[in-house]
Amino acid sequence: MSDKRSMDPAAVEMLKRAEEMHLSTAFSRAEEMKPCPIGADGRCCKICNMGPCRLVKEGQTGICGATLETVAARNLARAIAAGASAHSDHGRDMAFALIAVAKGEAPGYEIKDVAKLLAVAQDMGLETEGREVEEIALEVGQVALSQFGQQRGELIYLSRAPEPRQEIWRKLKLAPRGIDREVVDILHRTHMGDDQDAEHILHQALRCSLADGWGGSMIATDVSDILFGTPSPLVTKVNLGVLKEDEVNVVIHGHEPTLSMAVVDATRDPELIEYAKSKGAKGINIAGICCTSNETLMRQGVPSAGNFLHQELAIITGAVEAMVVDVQCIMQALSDLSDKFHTKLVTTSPKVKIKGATHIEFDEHRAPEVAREIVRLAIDNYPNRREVHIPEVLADLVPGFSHEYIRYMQGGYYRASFRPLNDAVIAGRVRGAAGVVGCNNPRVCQDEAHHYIVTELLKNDVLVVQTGCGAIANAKYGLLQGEAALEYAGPGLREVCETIGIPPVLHMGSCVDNTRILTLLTEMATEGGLGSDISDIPGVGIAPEWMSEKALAIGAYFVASGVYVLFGVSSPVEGSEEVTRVISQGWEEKVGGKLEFEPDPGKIVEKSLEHIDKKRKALGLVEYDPSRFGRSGDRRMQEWLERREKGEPVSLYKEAAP
Ligand code: MSK
Repeated sequence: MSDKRSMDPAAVEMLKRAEEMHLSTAFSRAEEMKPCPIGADGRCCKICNMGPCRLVKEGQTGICGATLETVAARNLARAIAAGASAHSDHGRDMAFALIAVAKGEAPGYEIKDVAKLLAVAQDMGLETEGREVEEIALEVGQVALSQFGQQRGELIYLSRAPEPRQEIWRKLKLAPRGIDREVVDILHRTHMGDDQDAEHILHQALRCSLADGWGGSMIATDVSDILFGTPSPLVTKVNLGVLKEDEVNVVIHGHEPTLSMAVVDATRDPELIEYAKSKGAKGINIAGICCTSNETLMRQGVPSAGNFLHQELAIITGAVEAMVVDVQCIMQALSDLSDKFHTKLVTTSPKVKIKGATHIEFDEHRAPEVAREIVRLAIDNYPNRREVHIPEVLADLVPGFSHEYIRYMQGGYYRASFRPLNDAVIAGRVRGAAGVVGCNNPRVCQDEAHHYIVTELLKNDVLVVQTGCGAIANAKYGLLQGEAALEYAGPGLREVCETIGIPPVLHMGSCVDNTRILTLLTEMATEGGLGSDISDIPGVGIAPEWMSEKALAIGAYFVASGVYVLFGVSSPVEGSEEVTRVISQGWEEKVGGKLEFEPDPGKIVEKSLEHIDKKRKALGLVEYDPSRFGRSGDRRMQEWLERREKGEPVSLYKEAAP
C-alpha cells in the first residue's frame, strides 16, 4: 500500500514502520477520510449563521439568495487573502527583526549583505551616500513596515515590475494600496451582504495577491537576504538519511529564518557540543523540514530532512530529540505523534501554540539565549531515546540560486546579465522556462507529479526553477545536481547547463522566495528580445501537489503578473463553471495570465508546452526544434556520468562548509 502513497523510498520505509507500530499519519488519514464533496467544489457557504448553505442542485441559492458563483468566488478570495496574510505577516516580522538589528537590540544578528541592503534602499528611493549601514537599515525596516499599514497610493515594489505591467495594474485598479488594506478589503467584501458579483470579488483577490507577491513576500525575501545573506550555490544533502544515529538530532520546521538561524548557530556552539557528548552523543546534528529547511539550506547548506509530508516521518525514525516549529505548515498531529516517541515538540511563535507541545517563545531581542535553551532541551532528551530506525536514503543537491546569482553566473562581475539566457531562448536551445513550486498533498502520491512534470519539461528543453517543497521533492531524486542535465535535459538545455555549469533545475528558495521568480521574469522581460512584459515570456507556473492557501495566493499573484498558472490535484471552484471561466479566460483577457486546475500531470505538461510554443510564436521566435542542438559535450561531464553510473561518488561542486 505504501508505495502508492509516495515515490520516495525513505517515505515508503517509514510508512511501513508506521503501519507496524499502528501509527496514524497524514497519508493514512487521507485514505480514511475522503474530502467533503460539497466543500471541495466550492459549493459550501458558511459565512453567516443562516447556513451553512450547500448549493448542490442546479440553480439553488443560499438562504440569502447567494448564487453558486458568488459562493465559490468568495471562498477562493478568502483563501487567497489568508495565504497573502500568512506570507505578508512573515514579511512584517522580518521587518521588525531588521529594525531591532539596526538599533543594536538584537544580539547574535548582523547585516550580512550590505550590498543587498543598499540595492533595496535604492529601490525604496532612500539616500545611501555617506550614511552608516545601521542608519540605512533602520530606514529600510521602517519603510518596509509602512507598506503594511499604508492606506493610499501604491506599494513601492510595484516599480520593480516591467513598465507595461505597472500600466496594466494602474489602468485596471489592481495596484495594491497597502498590504493589510487589501486583505481587510477581501474580508469586508466577502462578509454577508457585501460584494455579490463573482468577477468583482475575484478582481480584488488579484489585487490582494499582488500585495503579497510584490509586497509582503518580497519584503520577507529582501530582509532575509540582508540579515542572513543572499544565497549562492553550495552542496548539501536531502532526505531522512541526513538524521544521525549517534548525534542529538534537532529538526527545524516552519518558515521564518530568524529563530532557525539562531538554532543553527547554537548547534555549533562548542560548549553545547561538549554538553551533548556528556550525555553520550557524538555531537549535535541539525536538519530542516519544509521552508525553514529551504531558508537554512539555501544560505548555510543545512541538510534537509524532507518536504511537507516528511514532518511526521522524521519523528517516526525515533531519532529526533526536538522538532522546533514556528509558523505555517505544521501539522497538529505532530503533538500526539511526538508523545509516542521521545521527541519534544517545541513551539516558538507567539502566534502558534499546540496542545501538548513545549512552548519556548522566540524573541529576536534574545535569540541566542532562546536558541541555546531549545538546543539544551534537545540534548537533555537524548538519553530518553528508544529504538531508532533511520532510512539510509539521501541525495546531494545544489541549492542557492537567488536571482542575483543567476544574473552573476551569466557573465560574472564583468558583465552579469540575462543576455545568455534570453539568447538561448531566442535561438530555441531553451524552449522556455517553468516555475514548478508548492507543497505535497497526501491526496496524491507524494512527489510523483513534481518529478514527472519536471523531468518531462527538462526532456523538452524547458529550464525549471523551483521553490518550497517542490524543490525538496526533486532534490530527493537528484534533479538539483549538475549531473542531472546529462541524464534528463534535452540537447539544447543540456548545452546551456554545461556551458554555465548549472543544474537544469534551479532551487530559488522558500515559499516567500517565489518573489525571486517574479524578479527573474522581470529581468528576462527587460533584458530584450523576449517582448517587454512578463506575459510575453514563453513560460508557465505550476503547483502540481498544492494544498495550502498560500499556494493559491502565489498562483494568483503570478497570474496578475501575466503568467499562465496550472495547479494539480483538484479545483476548489470545480462546482462553478462561471468562476472557472473568470479565473482562466476572464483573467487572461484582463491581465494576460490565467489560472487553471488540471489534475492530470500529463495534461499539465502538454498544456505547458503548448503555451510556451504559443508565446514563442507570438514573439516571432524560431520554431522549437531539438535536433538543431546537442553538438557540444564536455568530455569530463561524460566521464562524471560514467562514474556516477558505476556508483562512484561524484560532484561538480565543492562541499559546503560544515
Ligand atoms: S512549506 S506552503 S507545504 S511549499 Fe513553504 Fe511546503 Fe507548501 Fe508549506
